[in-house]
Amino acid sequence: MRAPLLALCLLLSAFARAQEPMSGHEHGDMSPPDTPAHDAHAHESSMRNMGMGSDDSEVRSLRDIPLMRRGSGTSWQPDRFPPSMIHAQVAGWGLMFQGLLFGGYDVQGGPRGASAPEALGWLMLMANRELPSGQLVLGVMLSPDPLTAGAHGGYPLLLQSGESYRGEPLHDRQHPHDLFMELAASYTHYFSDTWGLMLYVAPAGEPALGPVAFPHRASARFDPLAVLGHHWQDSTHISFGVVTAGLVTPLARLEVSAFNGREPDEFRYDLDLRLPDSFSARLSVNPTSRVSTQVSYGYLPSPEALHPGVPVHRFTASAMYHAPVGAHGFWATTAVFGRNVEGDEPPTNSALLESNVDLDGHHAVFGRVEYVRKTGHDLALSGILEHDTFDVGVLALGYLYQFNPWGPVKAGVGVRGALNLVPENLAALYGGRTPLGGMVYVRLAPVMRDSSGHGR
Ligand SMILES: [Cu+2]
Repeated sequence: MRAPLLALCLLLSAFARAQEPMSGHEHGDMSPPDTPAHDAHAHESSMRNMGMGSDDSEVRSLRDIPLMRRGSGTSWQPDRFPPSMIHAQVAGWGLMFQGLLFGGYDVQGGPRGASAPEALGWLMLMANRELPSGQLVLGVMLSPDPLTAGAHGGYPLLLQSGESYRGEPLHDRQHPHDLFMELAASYTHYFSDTWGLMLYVAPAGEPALGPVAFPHRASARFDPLAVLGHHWQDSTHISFGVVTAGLVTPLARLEVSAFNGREPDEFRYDLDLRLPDSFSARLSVNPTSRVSTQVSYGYLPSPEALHPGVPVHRFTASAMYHAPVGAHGFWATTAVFGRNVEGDEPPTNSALLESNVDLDGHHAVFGRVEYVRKTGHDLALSGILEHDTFDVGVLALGYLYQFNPWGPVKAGVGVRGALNLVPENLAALYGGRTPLGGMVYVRLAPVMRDSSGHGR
């Protein structure tokens, strides 16, 4: 526990220092940031920088890239972003709090299903500072999952696979996320308005591989449960030891990462640090303020502790679309393709399409369709099925009612139903070809609240 606590203390002391009045030396030759005129301007531009602007104007300079373009880790999402964060400007630092908490009862049917109360989510504090020729961003993200969704190695989710519990591979359960989801610092140096270099260092964080991870996608923000293609698409979002360097323009970013590709172990409160053994590369392009796309490739020589030395080549491609709906609504959609080539096995593919619409700040509907080819080994099957592959899928639909904001928090109650699809030769194990799953839940998220106290 010591290393993560130390890192947390360092970050907290950085925040504390940020709130002290700065010395003239630290100001350098920059204009004084304390004048009311500057604050008003900083406020206006910081709101625009969060993607809340009312126009769809193009980003022409690196300094105009909205902070909210940052998805999980160094991934990009569209500049337009739904209003859910608490934001403050403190002594030249922009502080941003984001998070999402779900609690409810999870019911997964059939002989391989289980039912249990669960709570899931993440909380993130981010601090950014504009420097004379660059931008510094620090982030800490924590998850309550180990405490609230860690029984039996994770929460029930039919057809889910990946990671382990008590030395056995998990199946039909989603592993909890680690307490420390991210401890990261990144610096982007601007060589001109149109190009710069980014460096991201994270004892816990995300390499340049895959789309924005599902817990952080606007298109998944009403859905409490994980994607079945997690380990084909975005499972590296918690890697313990990541260094990423990237070339940035207002339109595109090309990144390479060296990272520890070993999956987190079943002890969820520590940092599973190892020397980097894996690498990845990603090209992200945001052609308009509503669209974000990426393609990426990663090589992980030994991701699974239970099968060390079995390498994985992963290829992913994705596109996201965000758009406002009326005065208070928002529409978000993501499509993902992910492919694993594991050891000598034939390649396995996955595809996902998810979308949600918040109609008016109260009523939201969401859905997700997935296809994944999983191996008998992924699904922890034995006997003749162990070396077979299976096309599985899910169709999930849900509805959430959100109450009026209560202080800085917006609460909602929701229901999610899922129709899972399994092939004939797994029907006996799953109690039919279309086993059902569902969850009733409450959801808590921060309300958009800026430093002038306006809530949305
Ligand atoms: Cu995950």
